[in-house]
Amino acid sequence: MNSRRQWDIFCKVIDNFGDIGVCWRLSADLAARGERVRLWVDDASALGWMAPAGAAGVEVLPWNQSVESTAVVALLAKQPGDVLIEAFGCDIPPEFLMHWVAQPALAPTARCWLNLEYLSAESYVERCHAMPSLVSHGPAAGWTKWFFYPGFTPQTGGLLREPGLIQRMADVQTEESHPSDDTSRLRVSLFCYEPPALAALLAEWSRHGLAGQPVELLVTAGRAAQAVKAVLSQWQADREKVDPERLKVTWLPWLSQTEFDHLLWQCDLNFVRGEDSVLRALWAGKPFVWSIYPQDDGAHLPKLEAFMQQLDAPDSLKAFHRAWNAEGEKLVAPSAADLANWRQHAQAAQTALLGQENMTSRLLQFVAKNR
Ligand code: TRH
Repeated sequence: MNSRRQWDIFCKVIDNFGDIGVCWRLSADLAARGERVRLWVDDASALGWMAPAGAAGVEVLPWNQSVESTAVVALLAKQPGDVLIEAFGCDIPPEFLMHWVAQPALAPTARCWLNLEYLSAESYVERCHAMPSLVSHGPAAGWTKWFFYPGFTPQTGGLLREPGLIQRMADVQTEESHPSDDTSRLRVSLFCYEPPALAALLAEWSRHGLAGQPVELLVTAGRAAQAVKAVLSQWQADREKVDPERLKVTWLPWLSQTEFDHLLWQCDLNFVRGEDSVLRALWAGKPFVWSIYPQDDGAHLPKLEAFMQQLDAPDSLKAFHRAWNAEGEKLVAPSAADLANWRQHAQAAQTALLGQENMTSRLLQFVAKNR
């Protein structure tokens, strides 16, 4: 039986947009499948551009000091929560927890409390996915919290992919014109942090284009735009010229998640970063390069290797990723043959992963089973 559940998803924005990006996507996907979602977030500002239209069935609530427990009690009394998710190990406020565990669930299913973890292709994910943990102290002592790990294999929590995505992509690709009308250029989207090899890559494109063709570089707002602007102004100071015939730079405004998808679908090569956009690039089935979120202890580098291994990336793509993500590695720009190879690889990776069940479906099954 599939009864509608009430979900409470807690999200703390650490930096950048991955936490809220993933939580919003999950919330909207659950709601589209008939679930009711309350998304509690400490900083909802990015949703203004990411999801300006909101989503039916998703209520965004402030998670801050002003959330008084009386308001929480009233809310939970009206609609008790069935599933509680703490995203990426954020700690749910004890006041909320106290009231949540005390409420009777209206739905026939009992309640389930999950910690949604970060995405990784490393082997520990299969080991740790779906592990229970007994809560030993605090208002929910004695309850079980479950670890839910997204991942790339059937033994993990799977990857976020809303139903109908591939059909939507096909429809848009036939309907929409290019983001630029200039079809003679290869279109490249850029969403990144400050890659050490950015200046070298821009210089290469400005001299030779990409795989022998001129490039239109569509630069996303925020850190990517700042990083490109820093390179261009350094060139200006050094009186170095950008050849506009070879490299044309277009600055994009902040896009909604839907528009961002359209961008990826319309480009010949996508540079993406972090946890959420890398999956969108995968589903786009176009060649992509990933800026992995850098961690101080260097833990991102084995994570990057595991990802490339999992996707069986061609050697030229592996080498490019290493140079894009780490200081001191020489960047070798892809030839036309490399790019064709990356294209084939992206399509094969997309097809293989489409054969697996998506994360939200796995989550719904998990919640139905683990009470
Ligand atoms: O912003 P990010 O670098 O987020 C990071 C990572 O997820 C990282 O793993 C995490 O630990 C850290 O946050 C806290 O990259 P990510 O995950 O791709 O999130 C960006 C979101 O922004 C994604 O949902 C796509 C969306 N987006 C738009 O909707 N419009 C835009 O114009 C752009 C540039 C992005």
